[in-house]
Amino acid sequence: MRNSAPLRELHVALVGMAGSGKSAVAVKYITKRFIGEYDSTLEDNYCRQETVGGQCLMVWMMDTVESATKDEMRWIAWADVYVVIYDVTSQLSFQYAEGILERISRHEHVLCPREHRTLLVGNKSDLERYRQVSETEGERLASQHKAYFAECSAASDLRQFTQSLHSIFQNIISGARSPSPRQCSSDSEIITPRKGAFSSLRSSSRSSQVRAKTSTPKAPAPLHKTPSLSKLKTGSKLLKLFHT
Ligand SMILES: Nc1nc2c(ncn2[C@@H]2O[C@H](COP(=O)(O)OP(=O)(O)O)[C@@H](O)[C@H]2O)c(=O)[nH]1
Ligand SMILES: [Mg+2]
Repeated sequence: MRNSAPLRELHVALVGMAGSGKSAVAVKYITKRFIGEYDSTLEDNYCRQETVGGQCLMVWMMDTVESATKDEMRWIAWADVYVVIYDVTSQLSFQYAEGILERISRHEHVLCPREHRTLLVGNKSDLERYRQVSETEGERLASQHKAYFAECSAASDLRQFTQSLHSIFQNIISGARSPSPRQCSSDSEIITPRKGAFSSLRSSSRSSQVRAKTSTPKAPAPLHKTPSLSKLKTGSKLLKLFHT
């Protein structure tokens, strides 16, 4: 059976302290695999097509790496969903996540073309013996910032993360909150990569002929790696909005 729903793009940015497991969560979500070692200096974007609530989605996931030289607008303005990750075995990473939540709250989102949701995630729940942050503390912090909350383990069980993300996607799809005015008419206008880099995606997402795939792949979902956003000058139109 073929699904006739048009493809919709959603952007998810993973942010948090180095070592909290952003890359592990991103790779597990995209490929269903836990590799164990990830290049801590690599910031990259992945995408995966999936169907949530009957809607075919192209989910773009930005696995960020913080550095003093990078502008956080690259993910703040780009994302529909901020996934703020901490490591439940590290109080420091929890405090770091709190700092990010405060920065997100302080940000002047009225200028952003997207309406954002935030998901606070306590990762490494498999390491119960070393836990430093209780689930209650996590829930409390999330509710202070009107964020969703989940605990998960990229190493063993990502279900809570996936379920929370999917319920956020459904919330976005159903337009539970009124969308903020968009400065751009399409995602293709927001992403302005080097010629050809996203061409197949951009042409397919624009086309009303695109049909959702309904068959569940037996092998792990394909990992589409794209060149780093900074190299592609992604979001340059958005950034211009903030500099004028
Ligand atoms: N036990 C356990 N280790 C994890 C988990 N997630 C990530 N790690 C490990 O934590 C380290 C840092 O993960 P990484 O994804 O590179 O963190 P990032 O810097 O936030 O991208 C790596 O050695 C991972 O294998 C998890 O859920 N459980
Ligand atoms: Mg990483």
